[in-house]
Amino acid sequence: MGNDALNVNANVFQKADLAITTHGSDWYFAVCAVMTVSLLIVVGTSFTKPPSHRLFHYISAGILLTAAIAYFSMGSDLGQVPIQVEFVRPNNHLVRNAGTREIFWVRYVDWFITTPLLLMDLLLTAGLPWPTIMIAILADEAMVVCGLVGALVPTSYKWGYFTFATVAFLYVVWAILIEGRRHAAALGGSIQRTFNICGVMTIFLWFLYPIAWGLSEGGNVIHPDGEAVFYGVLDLFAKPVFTGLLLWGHRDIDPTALGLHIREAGMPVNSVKTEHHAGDHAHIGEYNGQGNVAAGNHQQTTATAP
Ligand code: RET
Repeated sequence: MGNDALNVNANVFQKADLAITTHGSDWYFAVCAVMTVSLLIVVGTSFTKPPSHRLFHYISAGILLTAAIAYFSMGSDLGQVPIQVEFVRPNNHLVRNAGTREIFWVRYVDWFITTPLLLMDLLLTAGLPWPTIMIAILADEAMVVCGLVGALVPTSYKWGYFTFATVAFLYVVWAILIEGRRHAAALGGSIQRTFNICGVMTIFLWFLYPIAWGLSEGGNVIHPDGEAVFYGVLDLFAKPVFTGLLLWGHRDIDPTALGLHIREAGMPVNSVKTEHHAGDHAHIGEYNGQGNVAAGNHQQTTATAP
């Protein structure tokens, strides 16, 4: 049976002059399949760990599930809107003459959910304190929202949003490169090794996204099928390959070494250790011995048990 998605969904949203073909749709569905298989592998391997050691599996599963749904939408030619192009390129052999271009807003919904999760994967591995992680995630969300608004703006003002997004992105890069590296180095061993491998990969890949945007939603240089391949290859590395490396790196890392003291229901309350580790990393759910669970980062609660 052939791929009939473009016909079936032809009248769901308005059609752009320049849109994906069946090749682009096939490719999006193929990436959807890889995300789904990866998701099943991550969920399956999570059962080899005790519940208190599954945080990184849960984060990765959330990333892959979101991506699978986003790629299903794009393969189906859904989650898109035609936007007037800024640059009409009548003589360009790469793109056909177009008044409007298909912009997949669903891509940014995916990124809004998955890029904070990817940053959590990475920055929790470095043992960063939660306020630092939170600010990096806020900058990341500003980046994604500016990317979306810029893609939807037809005039040259889209580049204003591109600029804001790039500034926010540089803050994220700084958090990984400077803050993350420093904390991971303090923890050393397989923590440092895993962080460095996944961090270098993240920075390299993430720098390619604004280039894809500039050639697609921004500059209208490449065809939406080319856009599908560009973003698709990036997403395959940034999600399944990244996740595989990260979870492999975590196979012999005890989450408590990262300050992640996770007490599952049924575990005795004082089974959660309170010893201090190098660096000022987050102590999520740290038990303070007084019947209270402090929210992290060496906070002391003054309340005493009655
Ligand atoms: C945008 C807009 C223009 C400026 C910049 C951007 C950066 C996007 C990035 C996206 C990363 C996505 C990932 C997806 C997950 O698989 C929004 C394109 C800097 C870095 C990692």
